[in-house]
Amino acid sequence: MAKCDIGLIGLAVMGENLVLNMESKGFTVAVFNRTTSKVDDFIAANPGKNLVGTHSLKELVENLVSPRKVMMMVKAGPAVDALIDELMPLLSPGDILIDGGNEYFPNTNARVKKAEAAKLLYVGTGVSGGEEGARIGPSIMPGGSELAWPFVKPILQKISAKVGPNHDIPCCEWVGDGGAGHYVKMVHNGIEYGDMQLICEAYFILKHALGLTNQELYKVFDAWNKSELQSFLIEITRDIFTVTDPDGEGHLVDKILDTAQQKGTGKWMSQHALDLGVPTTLITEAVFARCLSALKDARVRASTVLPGPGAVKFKGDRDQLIEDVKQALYASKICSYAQGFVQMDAAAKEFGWKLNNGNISLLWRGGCIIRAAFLEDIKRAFDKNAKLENLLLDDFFSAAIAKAQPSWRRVICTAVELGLPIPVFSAALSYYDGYRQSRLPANLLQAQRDYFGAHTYQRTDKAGTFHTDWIKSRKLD
Ligand code: NBP
Repeated sequence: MAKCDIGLIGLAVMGENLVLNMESKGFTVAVFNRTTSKVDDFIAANPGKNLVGTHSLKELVENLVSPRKVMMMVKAGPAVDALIDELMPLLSPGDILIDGGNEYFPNTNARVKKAEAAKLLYVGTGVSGGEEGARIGPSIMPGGSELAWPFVKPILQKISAKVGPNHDIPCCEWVGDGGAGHYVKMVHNGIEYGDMQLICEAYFILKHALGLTNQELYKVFDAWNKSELQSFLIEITRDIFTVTDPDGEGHLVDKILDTAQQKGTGKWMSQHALDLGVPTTLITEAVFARCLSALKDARVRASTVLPGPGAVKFKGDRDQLIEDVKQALYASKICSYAQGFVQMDAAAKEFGWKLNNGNISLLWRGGCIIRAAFLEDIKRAFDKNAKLENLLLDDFFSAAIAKAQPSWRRVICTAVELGLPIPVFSAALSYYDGYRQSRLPANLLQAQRDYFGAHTYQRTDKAGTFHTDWIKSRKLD
C-alpha cells in the first residue's frame, strides 16, 4: 500500500475509534501501540480496511506521507513526553505531532515550544464525545503551531461532528497558539461538571421535595429535552430513568452508590481560575460536590447526628415547583457558561491567545458531551458582539434570566427550607446577584485588612492610597 495520510499511536478506546472514523472518511492510517499485540488484534478485527499495522515507531514514521502527521492518543502526562522524546529523532523538519489526549494545558504550552525549537510542528487538540463520538464524529478543539493547521485541517474537520441545517458545519476549528486547544477542552470538561451537577440538583429536589417516581422523572426530563434545555446530558438523564436493575427489582439508578469520581479536568479549571483571579464559582462548587459525595462513610455517620428538616415534603403547587426547577436549571446554566467564557477570555489575555468565543461555542454545538441547542444562542451572542464581556450582558440572556429569576429564587428558598443541598444552584444565583451589584461589602473587608495588616485602601471620593490608624481612631463609647 502507498504511504498513509496519518499515523496514530495508542489503540485504546479513543484511538481505535478515531482510526476507524478516519478510515471511513477515506484516509489511510498507519497504527502503532506500545503493546504491539494490540496492533495485530486491531488489524485482524478490521479486515479489508485501509490500515497499516506497524510494530515500531520507526516503521510507523516510515509509512507516512510528508509532512508526516503523527497523532498520539495515549494516557496524558509522562507517557506523552516519553513518546515525543522517542519520536523526535525519527521526524523531519515540518513534520507534525498531534496530541489528542486530555493533556494539562501547561504541558502543551511547553511541548509546542520544544517541538518548534526542533523545527517540528505541534498540535494539542481537545477531542470530546467519548467512544461513540470518536467513532462517528467528535468535537475537536485544535491549538498549537498554526502552521500545522492547513495540513491537519482536512483530516480533523472531515472526521469531526457536523452541525447546521445541512449538517455541513464542522465542530472543529483552529482555536489558538500554544496550549489553547487543551485549555478550551479543559473548560469544556469543567462546564460538563457544572451541567451534570446542576441536573443532579434538579433531580434531587424533584425526587425529595415532590417524591417524583422514576417514571415521572422520565416525563419531566423528556419535556425539558423539547425546550430550551434540549441537550445530550438532559437526554441521557431522561433515558437513565427507564433502565431497570438487571439483577433485581426496581430501577438501576436507585442502586448506584452515591459517590462520584473525577479525573481532574474540572479541578484543573478551578485551580487555574484561582490563579487568574476569576470567579468560576459554579464549576468549583461542582468539583467540591463530587468531593463531598466521596465522603460517604462520614456522611452516613453525620446523618444520624446532625439535625435538619428531615424528610419533609413540599406542600405547595407541584406543577409550579417543576417549572421553577426547570427555570432555575436554565438560569444557572447560563451563569455557568458565562463564567466559562470569562475564564477563557482571562486565559487568552494571560497567554496572548486570540480565542474566538463564537467559534468555540460552535465547536461544542455537536459531537461533545455538553452539546446543546443553547450553544446556538451563545454563538449568536458572540456574533453580535465578539467582545462581549459576559454572556449575562447579552440581551437574549439577560431577558432569559429576567424571566427565570422569580422561579430560580423560589427554588433556592424551597431547597434551603427543606434542607436539600443545592451548592451549584445557589452558587449561580450568588454569582448573578454579586455581578449585578455596583457596590459589594468589600469596603468593609478592605477596612479589616488595613486594620490588622496596614494593607491600605482606596477611597470612592478621592484618588490615592490610604492607611488609617484604626486603633487610635476608634470611638468605643
Ligand atoms: P487511556 O488513557 O486509557 O490510555 C491507554 C493507551 O495509552 C494505550 O494505548 C496504552 O498502551 C498507551 N500508553 C500508556 Br498507558 N503509556 C504509554 C507509554 N508510556 N508509551 C506509549 N503508549 C502508552 O486511553 P483512552 O481512554 O483511549 O484515552 C486516550 C486519551 O484520550 C487520554 O488522554 C484520555 O484522557 C483522552 N480522552 C479519553 C476519552 C474517553 O472517553 N476515554 C474522551 C476524551 C479524551 P498499552 O496498550 O501498551 O498499555
